[in-house]
Amino acid sequence: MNKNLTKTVLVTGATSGIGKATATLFAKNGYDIIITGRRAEKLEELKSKLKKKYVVKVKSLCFDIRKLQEVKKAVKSLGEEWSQVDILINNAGLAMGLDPIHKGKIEHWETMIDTNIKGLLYMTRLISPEMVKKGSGHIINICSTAGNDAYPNGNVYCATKSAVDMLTKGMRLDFYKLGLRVSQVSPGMVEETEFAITRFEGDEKRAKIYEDFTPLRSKDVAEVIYFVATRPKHVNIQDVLMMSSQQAGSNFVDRSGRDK
Ligand code: NDP
Ligand code: 8X3
Repeated sequence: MNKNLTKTVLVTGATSGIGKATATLFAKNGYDIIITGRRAEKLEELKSKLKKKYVVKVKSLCFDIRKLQEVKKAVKSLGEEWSQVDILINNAGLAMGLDPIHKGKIEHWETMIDTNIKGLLYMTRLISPEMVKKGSGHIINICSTAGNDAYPNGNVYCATKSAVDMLTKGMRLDFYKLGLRVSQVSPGMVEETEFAITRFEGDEKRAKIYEDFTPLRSKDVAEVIYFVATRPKHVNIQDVLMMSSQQAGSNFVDRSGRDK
């Protein structure tokens, strides 16, 4: 493969779920990959798996996306070799808790706001200037049906995803004359992720939220992200709202059984 033609994709939150599936799919298709997350062992595991299986370069960056100094240090460590990021996938994110607003934990709110909004902003601010300099690049934000419609007790998580939606719109306006594309993929409920176990802080019983219907799988979302990223240069897909066939919105899930 002509290495000059090989594109580089940076996926935040690639240690599990949608990010891991997305990094794997891009690697399978010959892209060089930068994977990020806080869990060093998971990053190394994925890195060695991808390098063993596909003829691509893989770089891992272990940092907490909420901490600006860590983000700056990690991006700086990319150096000359990895400085040209063609596609930035702002995927790292999480929900914490499911409580009415008067009972919500403020630490949960801060974690969600710092990760889902501020982390996405830090990455975008640090990676996009090089894209602007070369007049090309693609930023894909992972939003959610939760950004489209609130659900009971989802308050702050939904608000963070609504902020992602508005940031996608704003970024698109800032970049469309500069040669950069901006897109968003907004999935409904997705299994094969750690989303529910994280939200319920390790409570496996509460995290069993996908047993009575078939939700999307992480690979389904990865395939859509890949599709969005691989359109011809003159095509910008702004938003893809996607759900399981048994889900018709944040508040409408047919829980009458799996594999229907
Ligand atoms: P996972 O929990 O499986 O993945 C979340 C990823 O984000 C992990 O790789 C995690 O890495 C990373 N992450 C979380 N906090 C931080 C942090 N402070 N610093 C760096 N990385 C962090 O969940 P999903 O794959 O489901 O979530 C991916 C995205 O998809 C999120 O933005 C989520 O909101 C969104 N989404 C999920 C849906 C679902 O139903 N699962 C539906 C719609 C959208 P690590 O723990 O190693 O730091
Ligand atoms: C994740 C989808 O509905 O569980 O963003 O919040 S939901």
